[in-house]
Amino acid sequence: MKLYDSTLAPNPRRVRIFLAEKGVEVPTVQVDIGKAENRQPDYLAKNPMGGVPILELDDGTVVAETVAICRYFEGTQPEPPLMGTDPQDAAVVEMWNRRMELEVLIPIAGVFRNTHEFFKGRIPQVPEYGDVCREQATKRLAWLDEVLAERDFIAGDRLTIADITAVCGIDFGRVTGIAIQPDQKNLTRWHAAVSERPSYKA
Ligand SMILES: N[C@@H](CCC(=O)N[C@@H](CS)C(=O)NCC(=O)O)C(=O)O
Repeated sequence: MKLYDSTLAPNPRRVRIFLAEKGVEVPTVQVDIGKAENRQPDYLAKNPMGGVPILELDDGTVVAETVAICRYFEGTQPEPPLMGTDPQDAAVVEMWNRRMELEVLIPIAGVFRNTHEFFKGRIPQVPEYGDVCREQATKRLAWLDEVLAERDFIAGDRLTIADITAVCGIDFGRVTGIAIQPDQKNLTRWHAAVSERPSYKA
């Protein structure tokens, strides 16, 4: 089994933190996005979308999409549960994870993709859309601060994949000047709690 990883990118980091929480070690292959290694024919043969991470299983099966990779390891290593403990809890965790992906991580990545030098000439950039993404991400962080007034973690009283998605998205915002504001006390407390865990350094 091999995990195709890229150290600085947020989606592979989600998988690394997930694995660290589970205590699972997987051999990795570094993919240099800067050199567009993920856009070369041999990589595209594994994942036509070109994104990292991907997980290649021993029988050659390739699992792309961060949540699908996490789902695989939730099955092979159920403890600690990070995707819910029963049907109701799993549905709630999935709801929050999708919100963190669609409302926080993707808008923050949208700012980077549409406004940052890194992607200039690599992908079509629409800076105005980057501004829309920035506004959305900023509003969503304010909303998340309110959500976290109610509980310790995003989907309840313990860490789940939703927290992992959120922290990877929010930390990636630093590259484009999106950050938790000093008056967002609940978000600040939550971020401190997540970043104190050994998995945060994965
Ligand atoms: N939907 C995919 C997104 C994967 C993705 O876009 N990964 C980014 C890194 S975080 C990437 O490969 N960027 C480089 C590129 O698109 O060329 C997932 O959830 O894994």
